[in-house]
Amino acid sequence: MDAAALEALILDLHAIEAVKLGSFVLKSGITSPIYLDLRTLVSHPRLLSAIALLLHALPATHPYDLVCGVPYTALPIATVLSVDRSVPMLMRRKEVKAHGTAKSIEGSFHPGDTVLIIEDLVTSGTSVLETAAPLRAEGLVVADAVVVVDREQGGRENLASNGIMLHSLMTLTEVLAVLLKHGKVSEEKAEEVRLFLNANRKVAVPGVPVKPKVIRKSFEERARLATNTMGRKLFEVMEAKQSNLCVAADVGTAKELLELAEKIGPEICMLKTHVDILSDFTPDFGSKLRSIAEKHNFLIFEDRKFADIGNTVTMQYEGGIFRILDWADIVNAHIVPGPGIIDGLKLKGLPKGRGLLLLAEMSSAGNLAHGDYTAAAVKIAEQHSDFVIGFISVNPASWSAAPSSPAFIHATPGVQMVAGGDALGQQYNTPYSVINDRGSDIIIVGRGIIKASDPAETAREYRIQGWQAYQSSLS
Ligand code: 5BU
Repeated sequence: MDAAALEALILDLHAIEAVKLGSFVLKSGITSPIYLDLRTLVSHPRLLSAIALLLHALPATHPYDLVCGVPYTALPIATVLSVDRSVPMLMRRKEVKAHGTAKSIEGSFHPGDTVLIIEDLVTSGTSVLETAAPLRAEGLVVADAVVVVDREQGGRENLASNGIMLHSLMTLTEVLAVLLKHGKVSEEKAEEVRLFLNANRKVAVPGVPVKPKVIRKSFEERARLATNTMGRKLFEVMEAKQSNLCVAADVGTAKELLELAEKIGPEICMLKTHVDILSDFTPDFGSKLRSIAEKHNFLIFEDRKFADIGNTVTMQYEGGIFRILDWADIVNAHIVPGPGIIDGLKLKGLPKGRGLLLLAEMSSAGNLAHGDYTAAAVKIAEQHSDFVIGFISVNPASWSAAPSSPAFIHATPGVQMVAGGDALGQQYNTPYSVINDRGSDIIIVGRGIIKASDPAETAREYRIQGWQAYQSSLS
């Protein structure tokens, strides 16, 4: 496509509001200065058809027998291309039906046929890979993918390392340049978008060999070094499930929490609760959650953030209506009161085989947990390594006084697929950056998963990204 045609196409996409600039709160809670939504193409048949033909004209490295759109946005694009150019199409089911034929690929094919994948937007390339995997499992060859917009966030490299060449009609940089040239976006806004894209450039690039800043021992080795049984168990669960994902189940009712736990259970090593936000809490909550945790082999972490004197926390831990000690494998505590708080919690927790995380850092903007405070948390943890299993950490790679034992585990909240923050001071880093640049072990993800349209599928994506980041940092 020549420059004039590309320019016209970008302006058309802008005119139908497929590209929007402003301030958009994504469903994950994050604020983005740019929003691309090609679903709107279905309302513009001429543009849809033009785009399908342009994608067809992109030079694929291998001749193909079939096309397959990534569900859902690219399905109409693939259909138009298929009909117009008489190339048979395949459809990949996103949800494989439990009944009937339970096929994930619909349509006729022969093993050995080559399939061109069609996609609307590529960020990290994960969704293209998810469509390529079941096609390849059927013996089909996937060598090329065509996409309308390449967001230039690692997708091209990631797909290349999986044997798929990406061909795009345009990059986000080209979109911005054309909009700027035609006065559709101010220079300030364009700069904001560039900064946002740069900050999120490393959006996980799963499978691509990356050079991590942090090198660590395996969870398996660290399990052997753990002095607390719950700490050891956590490492073992992580290793067994290939998951360093903890989901923050911040939903309003016990009913929703139990449903969520059942859905995402297979993907997580730990479920984090705030039991005091559940409006329908009943005393059987703990036993119900424990039976789901046993079924899916994950630990339960009540994010209670104890912060009182030793005597009071013994009562808060064991008593009241919540009886946290009965059902939570792990709790956490501030160190503001001094070591007495650990003694109090240990008195109750250790005989029951429970573990404790100390808040060494916090994810919220302007918090006071850094420097000497973080160092004090490390010191207290080392004095109580029979009970303390690790830390709530944000950037443990930066700590001046790192814990001497690799048995301590780091769990980090403030994680989403794109870096940024919410309106109330939460700050997000990507799974890649949390594990590889900041040296944490566990990603704690709340709204990034629980507000997604398909929490189970999204949890799977976070698990894969978190685990691949961990694997690439092994010594
Ligand atoms: P989010 O939806 O991914 O922003 O949820 C983060 C969760 O982690 C939420 O339950 C917080 O209470 C929790 N959290 C945190 O965000 N930051 C911290 O420093 C600590 C806990 Br400690």
